[in-house]
Amino acid sequence: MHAWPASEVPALPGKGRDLKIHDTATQGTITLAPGPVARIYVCGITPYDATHIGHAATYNAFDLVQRVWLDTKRQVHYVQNVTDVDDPLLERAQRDGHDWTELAERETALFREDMTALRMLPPQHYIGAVEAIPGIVPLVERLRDAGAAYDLDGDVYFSVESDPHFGGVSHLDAEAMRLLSAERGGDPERPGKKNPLDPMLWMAARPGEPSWDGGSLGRGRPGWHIECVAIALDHLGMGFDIQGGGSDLVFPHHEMGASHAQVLTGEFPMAKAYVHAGMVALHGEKMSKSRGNLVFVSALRRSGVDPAAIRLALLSHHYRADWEWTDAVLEDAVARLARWRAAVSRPDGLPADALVEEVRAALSADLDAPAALAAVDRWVELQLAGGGDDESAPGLVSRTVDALLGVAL
Ligand code: 5CA
Ligand code: ZN
Repeated sequence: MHAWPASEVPALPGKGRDLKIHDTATQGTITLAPGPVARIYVCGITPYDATHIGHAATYNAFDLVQRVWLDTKRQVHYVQNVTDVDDPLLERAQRDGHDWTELAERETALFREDMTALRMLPPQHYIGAVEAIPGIVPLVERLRDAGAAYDLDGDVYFSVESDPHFGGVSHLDAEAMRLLSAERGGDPERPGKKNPLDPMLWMAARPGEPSWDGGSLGRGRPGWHIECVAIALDHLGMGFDIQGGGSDLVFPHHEMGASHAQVLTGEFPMAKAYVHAGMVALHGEKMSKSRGNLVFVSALRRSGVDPAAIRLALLSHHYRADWEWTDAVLEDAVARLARWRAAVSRPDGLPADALVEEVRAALSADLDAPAALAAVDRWVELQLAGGGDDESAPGLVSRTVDALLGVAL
């Protein structure tokens, strides 16, 4: 699939700092020291009801990761998937009487437009589940041949007991895993499974549903977790720097993906850091497609909201916090954007070299975007109150905010 156009990232004077980030698997903050090319996989959308503010907040977090790395003069190899065939997508298409491929294409196109408007850097490889099937089938066959997968009435399941590290991403107990599995696409109640948590790798063709040639697996379609593993291993290989997503992906998705990859390769771990963004809520409940309590980026844009203000609204919360979208959050962001623009539109101003370092320090410390905004706010207030006579300062602040926060002033 094609991704979306990249906005330019201005180069800043000096050099950025290495990223310290909270890793769900080790339950602590680690300093990542990638080579010249940092590698990141971020779980993409299931293309219906996109792009809501919760999605945008999660992609904003991983956009900051890239901007920190680019500022250290590294290249970034970024891969993202599109879950363009899965139960919830098929159910939605069925419910609304739409063709599922048209629904997926339309929503993916909208997502690209929203990502472009928000100045999110695009992945180099943007891969759909359907186009990944030829790579998924041999992985499932290998797991089966290694005794880590088994057949149940034509469906193929992964045996979680085949991975000695199973549980090492989420650290949940069996009961919590069982509840989350039922809630998030698993089938712990299905009779005949070796372990109720075992996830499906390959689903045999069902009447009325799309299916593909699965070689020795028979016709069917892939399970969700193996989709991301196949795409990540194909384009990044084992031991990449970050696997990212919202906190609702910790279990089962990232736990199962880690297990699949570790059993397949005999290496551990698949990602050096498992990084998770908090959940955005609306009216007290997690913004989710199933609940329907959604605020869409495209609807805000249509109503005339500047995408830079949406971006500032996302940045005003720490990525790991759960937070609530309200009108006030957006109003504050609109006001902040106007102040920042007024401050940088002056012909000269307060020297900003220290500000560049403050923003760098904030973001490299577990992506503390609110602290970065506070640092810019301080410069802006002094600048609006009178400023100084450094002609290069407004331009440097614009470039800093653009390069590190993705906000065009
Ligand atoms: N296609 C899978 C990942 S492989 C998927 O979870 N798709 S999704 O469309 O449901 O979500 C896309 C991303 O947005 C995921 O990282 C998910 O964790 C994140 N996300 C979904 N809802 C919210 C929310 N309310 N707040 C923050 N992030 C969210
Ligand atoms: Zn995924």
